Amino acid sequence: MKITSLEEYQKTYKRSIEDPEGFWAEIASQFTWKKKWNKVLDWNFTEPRVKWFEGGQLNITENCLDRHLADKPDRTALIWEPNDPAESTRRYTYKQLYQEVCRTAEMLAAHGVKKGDRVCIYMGMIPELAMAALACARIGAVHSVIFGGFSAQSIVDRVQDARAEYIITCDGANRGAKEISLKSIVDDALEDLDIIKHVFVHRHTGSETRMIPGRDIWWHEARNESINDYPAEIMDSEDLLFILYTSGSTGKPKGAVHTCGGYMVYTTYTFINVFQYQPDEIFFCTADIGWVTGHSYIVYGPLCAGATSLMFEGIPTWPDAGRFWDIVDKHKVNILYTAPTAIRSLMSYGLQPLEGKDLGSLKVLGTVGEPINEEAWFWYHDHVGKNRCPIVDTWWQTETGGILISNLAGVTSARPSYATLPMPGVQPVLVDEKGNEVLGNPAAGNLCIKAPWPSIIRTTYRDHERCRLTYFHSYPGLYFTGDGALRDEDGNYRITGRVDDVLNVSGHRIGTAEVENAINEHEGVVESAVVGFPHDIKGQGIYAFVICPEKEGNDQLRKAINATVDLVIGPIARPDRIQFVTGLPKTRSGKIMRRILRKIAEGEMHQLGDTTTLLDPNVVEEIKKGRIE
Ligand code: 7RM
Repeated sequence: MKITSLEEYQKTYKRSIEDPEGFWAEIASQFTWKKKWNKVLDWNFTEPRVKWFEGGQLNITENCLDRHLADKPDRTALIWEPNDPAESTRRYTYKQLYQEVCRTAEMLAAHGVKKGDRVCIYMGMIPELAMAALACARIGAVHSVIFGGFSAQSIVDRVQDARAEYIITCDGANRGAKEISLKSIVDDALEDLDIIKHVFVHRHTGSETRMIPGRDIWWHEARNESINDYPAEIMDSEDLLFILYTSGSTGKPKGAVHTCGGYMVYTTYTFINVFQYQPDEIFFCTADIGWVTGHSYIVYGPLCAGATSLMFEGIPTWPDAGRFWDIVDKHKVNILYTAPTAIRSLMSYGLQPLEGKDLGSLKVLGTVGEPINEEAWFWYHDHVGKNRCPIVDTWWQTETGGILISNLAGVTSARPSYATLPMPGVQPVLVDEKGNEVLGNPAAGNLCIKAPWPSIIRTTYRDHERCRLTYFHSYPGLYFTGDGALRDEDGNYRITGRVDDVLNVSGHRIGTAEVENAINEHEGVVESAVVGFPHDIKGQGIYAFVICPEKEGNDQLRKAINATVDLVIGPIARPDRIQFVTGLPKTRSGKIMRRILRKIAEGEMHQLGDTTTLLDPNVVEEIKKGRIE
């Protein structure tokens, strides 16, 4: 499965494009299937319909767990590093993780969860979160993990959209010096929901927790610790594995759907190749399992590959900004996979937190989530990798399931701020505004993909039309990523960022419309418009232009608006800047000209472009004057 030289990459890539079915069949044959597929690929991008390994039957957890019991039952599958460094690390061998997952699966099944049911998981970064997801997969239930930083209202939206009848949570989560009462947030969400049959509660922080008899179930009471095995449900390749909600340019987040067979094959293949994973290496992905990176490269990819995956409960800056480096040294981490925003944040503390840290175990570094600027790239390369570790810049999305464009560590060349080359089986194209492919190098355009790879999004849950319109409609016959990109003379891709109204704030995807809707929930707000602006650490910050009747908006009102955003979405969507205005730049047909607001927010006041189509050009002057630095 592993490509180990540039020539082999080129050969493999060529083959994968000439004969995708033969190529992926060969890779897929290296997994455990209960029944082999009849057809490798069936697709069209018009409906769209994509089916990989149709007729094949499997259970992804047999590939993550059971398969390893024969030859490496005692290899460490999961290392857990707690938030508080004074608390003890937990480790699970493949055998132990298998048993934990079986017990959790049995608990769920005993309380009525069955194949096809949707289960929301709202937990902190603890081993039980991985166990809960795997337990769902084992019994064929569809998990929908909700990031622990989201609000009660966000839980309501996701439970309703997924029609979930079960929630798995824990009493609380530790994040740095803070404790978040997850169970009480779930309780708030459930005030307005009557479709939840059971809430499974894992005791983690030990904080006082209200339990509703009949509905709420303690994990430690419901699990039968004498159970060691639980049969894996037989799943079709295209049965749903999970739903993961992600923000778009309009409306509420949509549920990206991933299915069993293709997702398993692709995440494992890319994990092994991009990071050049070797047996017994310790892989530390700092993402939260609430995001797709955690799904694919903490849980499924590494475990299917028989790797040792390290999971960290806390944050990079607590108790101090040397925490990542302490973890690397303590566990002899070989591969570190993190986000540019974390690197920039740690950079801002200078080199002192790195003093006295060895970091000699590191072999490969990775980044994901947003474009990495050259300064951060070199800092990571020089001070963390000590000039001897290749950096892989991995570009992908919730919708792609796995990494689509990246160099292969030490095998294909890196170029700072470039994700570089496509993975085998992936055919990127750049298109211009009219939808024509931009040929030749160098080139610039909107990034699309020509044909399906095994872990491409199948649909948006219960709304296939939205999936079609969002990804397959702008450029007929192509999957549209929403990103802009450049291609250099050698065919390397550089992702420049979103070309739609989606922001990337500290690597978190947030829709401007979503934030506007949240701000508008505040009773004092008439209308708002949200745009991004460059932020040294977060990549993008959130700039909100808000109309209030008492036009002299003040700090108290700002606080109240922030609190509303916290309630509707969560603190990650809080605006960094709120400017009160009396009007917004609108066209005669009433459309807000975001281009102008973006320029003002970015501080490029003198390049506003054509403003003659504005209903009232005067508002622009007022907004320019009131701009917040
Ligand atoms: C994995 C993940 C997806 C969006 C995507 C891009 C941006 C991700 C990179 C990147 C430049 C990268 N999923 N993005 N990786 N931009 N270089 N290496 O982040 O669904 O949450 O976000 O993130 O804009 O469209 S996501």
